[in-house]
Amino acid sequence: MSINTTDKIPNNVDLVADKTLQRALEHWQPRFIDWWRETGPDGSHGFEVYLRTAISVERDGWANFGYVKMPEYRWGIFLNPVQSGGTIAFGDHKGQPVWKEVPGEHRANLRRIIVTQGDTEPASVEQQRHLGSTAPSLYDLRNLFQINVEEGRHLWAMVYLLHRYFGRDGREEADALLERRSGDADNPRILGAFNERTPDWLAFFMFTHFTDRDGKFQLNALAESGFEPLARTTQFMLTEEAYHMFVGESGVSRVIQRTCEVMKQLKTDDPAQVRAAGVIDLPTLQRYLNFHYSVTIDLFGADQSSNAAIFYSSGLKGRFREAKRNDDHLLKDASYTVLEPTAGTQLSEREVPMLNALNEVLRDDFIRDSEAGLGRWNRVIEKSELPDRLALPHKAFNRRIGSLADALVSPEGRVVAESEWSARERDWLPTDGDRAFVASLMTPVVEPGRYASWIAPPRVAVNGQPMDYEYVRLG
Ligand code: BYC
Repeated sequence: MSINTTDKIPNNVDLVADKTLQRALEHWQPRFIDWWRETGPDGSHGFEVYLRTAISVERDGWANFGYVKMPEYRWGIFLNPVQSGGTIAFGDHKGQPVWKEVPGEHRANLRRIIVTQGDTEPASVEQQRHLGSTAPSLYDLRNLFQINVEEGRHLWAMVYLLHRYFGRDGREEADALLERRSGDADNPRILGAFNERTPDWLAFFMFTHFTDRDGKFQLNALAESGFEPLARTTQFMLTEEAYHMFVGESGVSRVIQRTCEVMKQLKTDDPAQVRAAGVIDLPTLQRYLNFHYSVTIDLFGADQSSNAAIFYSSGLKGRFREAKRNDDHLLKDASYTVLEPTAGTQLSEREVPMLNALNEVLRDDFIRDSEAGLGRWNRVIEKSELPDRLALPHKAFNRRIGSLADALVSPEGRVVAESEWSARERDWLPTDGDRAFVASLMTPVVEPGRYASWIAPPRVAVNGQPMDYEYVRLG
């Protein structure tokens, strides 16, 4: 499983042994670089960035740090080692050997899953394109770029699968991944959240906390796949995903900490006074949280989905930690509770076949994980001895996908009339004024070891470096 790092495309899949595939990927490579230069981090191509690069898939050996100009980053193809004797863990093919090649009858669904996953990766890089010019520190700038290059590598991971296993239509899909654009009216990215803007660093931290966490859950579900190459590549992607969520969670924590310091100092919780002191007030943080959380939970798809049932039964996509679950892994007789709007002010519960509710099952796993993250944020406020707390909105709040899409629901979970929604929306979701205020704080800080006044410094530096390390040489 050693990685060939001297090849044009670093890989541990013995690319040289398959000349046709190698040529096809080497043909795609310059198009990827063109895409990176056109839509990747704006104005950054000459920067030298202190990045980690994968050189081995072994647990402790893959992170190699050094200064790199991003267009020269060694994007490549890395799969976790083959598990010998693997069998499919769930669905109608349970107990059969895992597939090393694409099973003909599931080809279209498998391709669709890989394309949807692949589409999110370049989308996020496009969404974050302009953030580099307003980074609150070199530490944060470096983290942004680390995430961007790794999303680029995750795109490579899906493109490898498309090229290697899906022939001509796979190659066409790989090309289309470089053609769609986040937010484009004519050719947008596939999923809703990936067409939203990430206009400022608070949005970036919320995105990497919540939306990358969708990545964690979806990738875990794909890591269970009976199609072994997909399972092995997503297992390796997950090792990178963890850092993205760390950047989000610690980023928001640092914003909260700074806000709390100012609130204590001024002895006020008045948002206007807090803002006047140059930090982000807690109600604005809550509205950003409400937005990113609700947009992200839509990414799990419709609460009742025949696609989800088919993906599971055909062994293509499992549940989060499938193997650790104590049931028959077929789920044909199981049921699950979903929420539905009714005529009154309450949502009602309905038992539905679990197979059809697997998107909801994964969403609920995500929600539990998000509650733990929220607890850590609230501990920052608690430690500051302030009574305020942040909360996750109800899962029916601000939904666009599934049976809750038509309901107007408050963050507490109350169905509200249109008049109440219109009157209260500005308390629940970021307003133009909030976004303009946050934007007004976004001035770049480029001296090593210094941080913008709206965010606390991190607790630890990257890779044991000193706190005032020059993470990015701007040239
Ligand atoms: N926006 O039956 P349903 C990551 C569509 S994040 C727009 O529920 P399904 C990352 C759906 O396509 C992880 N459309 O669909 C994070 C379908 O369309 P058609 C990404 C949506 O297939 C940060 C229709 O509605 N990976 O890695 O069961 C940075 C009916 O819905 C949306 C994956 O998502 C939406 N939000 O569920 C970088 C894993 N939701 O067929 C990266 C692969 C649904 O009627 N994807 N629709 O035209 C899947 O497993 C599934 O496609 C989904 C959707 C769970 C996303």
